[in-house]
Amino acid sequence: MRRTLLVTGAAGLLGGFLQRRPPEGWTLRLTDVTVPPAAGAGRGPGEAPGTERRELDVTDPAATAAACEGVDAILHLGGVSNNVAATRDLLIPVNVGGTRNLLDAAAGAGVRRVLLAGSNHAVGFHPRPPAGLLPDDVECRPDSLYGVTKAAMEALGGFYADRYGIEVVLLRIGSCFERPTSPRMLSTWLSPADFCRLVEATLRAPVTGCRPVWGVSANTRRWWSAEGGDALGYHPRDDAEVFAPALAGADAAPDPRGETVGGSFPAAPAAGTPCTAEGPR
Ligand code: 15L
Repeated sequence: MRRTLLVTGAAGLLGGFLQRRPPEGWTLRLTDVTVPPAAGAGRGPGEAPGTERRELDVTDPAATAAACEGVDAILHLGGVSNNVAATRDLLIPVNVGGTRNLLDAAAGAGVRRVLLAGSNHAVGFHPRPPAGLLPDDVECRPDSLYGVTKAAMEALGGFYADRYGIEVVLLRIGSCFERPTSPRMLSTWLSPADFCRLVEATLRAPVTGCRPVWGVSANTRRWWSAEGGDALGYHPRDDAEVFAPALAGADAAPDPRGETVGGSFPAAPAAGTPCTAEGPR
């Protein structure tokens, strides 16, 4: 029997990737602040049978509760996905308040599995490891107000897992774009196809409690461990390295001062600058 996956923020880039490569055996209930349009032709098998499209603003608790009715699992992509000044005031109400509403609605509707689209920026102030790989469960060290909201989403996931028994997977996503566009992304890239593999695997795997997992492709230059993904049956197939020859700066020596995994997000303010938790400048 087909199961129903509620997807929030489905009109965004990642929602489009998923629409083109839907998880096997799932019907998608696609939602966003305006009804998500069809993703159009692209790589992948295309739209899942029975796909529904609805308007949903996750800051509205009643609408969120209604959207969770009859759902077997949730992929929460909805939220503000950057740290720019224009949308900064929405970060806490949408990313934190919206996630709280969603988890509350999931608990009320008896939804067992929730995948939260987190971000590497929740841990972005960790230095790039000089050797070895950062584990999936490295502690939060946000690099911006955006990263703080992603860390708060992780804390909410942990609470709803402990308190209500929801199986929560925290997808610590790197850089999920069609292709890597900077030298950093040779390490952090998550290909569209691997993103869909990650969703499919984390919907299927046995999970108890709240599990963080890196959302990254099989990049030669990755900094993040593959262990957590492997344990959940996520086996990425793409490697950003194939794009390196065409990428300016790809062969530059790594910064000897040791940069942070969040890249440009954690630029430090000059001494005496008032603190606004802005992150990038
Ligand atoms: C993110 O979390 C952002 O949503 C995305 O726009 C990129 O900045 C990405 O991280 C990244 O680190 O490349």
